[in-house]
Amino acid sequence: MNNNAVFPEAILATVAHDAVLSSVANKVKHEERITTEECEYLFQHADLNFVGALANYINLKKNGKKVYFNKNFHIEPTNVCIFKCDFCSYSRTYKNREKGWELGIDQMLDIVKKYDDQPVTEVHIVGGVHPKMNLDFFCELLEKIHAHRPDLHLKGFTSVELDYMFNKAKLTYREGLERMHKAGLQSLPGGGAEIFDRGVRDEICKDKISGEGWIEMHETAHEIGMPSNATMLYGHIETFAHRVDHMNRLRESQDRVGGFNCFIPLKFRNGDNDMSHLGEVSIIEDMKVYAIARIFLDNFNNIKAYWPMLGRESAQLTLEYGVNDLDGTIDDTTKIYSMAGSEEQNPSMSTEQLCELITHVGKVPVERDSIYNEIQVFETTEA
Ligand code: V47
Ligand code: SF4
Repeated sequence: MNNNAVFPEAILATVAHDAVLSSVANKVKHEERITTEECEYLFQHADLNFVGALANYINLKKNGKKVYFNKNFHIEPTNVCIFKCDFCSYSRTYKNREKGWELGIDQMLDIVKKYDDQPVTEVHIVGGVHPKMNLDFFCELLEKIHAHRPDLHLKGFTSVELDYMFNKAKLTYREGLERMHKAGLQSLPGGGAEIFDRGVRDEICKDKISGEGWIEMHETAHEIGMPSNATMLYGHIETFAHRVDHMNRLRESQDRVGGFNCFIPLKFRNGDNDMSHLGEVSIIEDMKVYAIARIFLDNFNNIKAYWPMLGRESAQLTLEYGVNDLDGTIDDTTKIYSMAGSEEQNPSMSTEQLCELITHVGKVPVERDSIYNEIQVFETTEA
């Protein structure tokens, strides 16, 4: 907690005519929680300067000028998937699997071995739901990676992948997660959450795990000592009320069980998918989402921007709107967003580039591990 953060008093005068915005500003000033109705009102009526000033204040108070990043790479075992989410540019159906990729255990171990002499701390494993890649296959993969490099944090599998694997193995979520934990899995990424509302899921990803199932999977992981992340796919057919409902389910879960490391808004990108007819939201809307998430999710310490999806300049801008965490060096190992039309076609940043991006806006880069222990604070050079 940074007690030097100064509340932007001038903001109160700018909203004196509006009872709801005044209430929100006063609640932030006094560290009180805003309601779901107030949150929806922010999406509808607040301007970016207002939510930005509040989000910046909250973030400064919680995290000072520190911006976290980690040194990571991805393994995407396959893009063959039995599901057909309309927003996905990445997957290939099982019938068309010759147009996709399927990696074997040794091929994935070879990817890990490429980093043998590099100081990466995390591998993020995520992909499509392939009917032949089952729980035994992934446990063997986890065991082999762990045996090869025990210091590497293994973060992997969306609850969509896990739900399919565990159902097939006739295991409960708890039994399945305990097996994977034993095999070396240490945390879950935040994917597959999309928008929790049933009606939206029926429209854009109807067959996969429900919103309630997603929360149950993550709460079970938290209960057995595996933390996780949470995402929200925004900027498609969802309403403001759906975003608020989504974030509220996360806020309630965090109160109930705890265990979420960070919240990651994911901007819908419309390249080459079944929702390409939809436009993409503006950068102003992007920044509002980050800022409102920071204000609403008072029990999340970290709001993360995923730069391969946003582009690095927009990701840099989020640092003024409540974000304190940037994912990661990545080393061009993910295809999800390049295939969806992101300007980052080969996402990779060196530590120097990430640090420069952060110091350029007057913040302090801090390398973290996967559970947010600080590894190294980098000296700042003032912008
Ligand atoms: O669940 C897929 C999203 C997610 C598109 O936890 C799309 O550290 C936008 O969750 N436009 C998977 N988004 C990736 C993910 C993730 C990424 C980075 C870090 C972490 C973490 C998690 O990607 C999917 C879906 O919500 N997605 N297609 C698209 N066209
Ligand atoms: Fe499959 Fe995930 Fe793409 Fe949906 S988003 S089609 S579950 S890879």
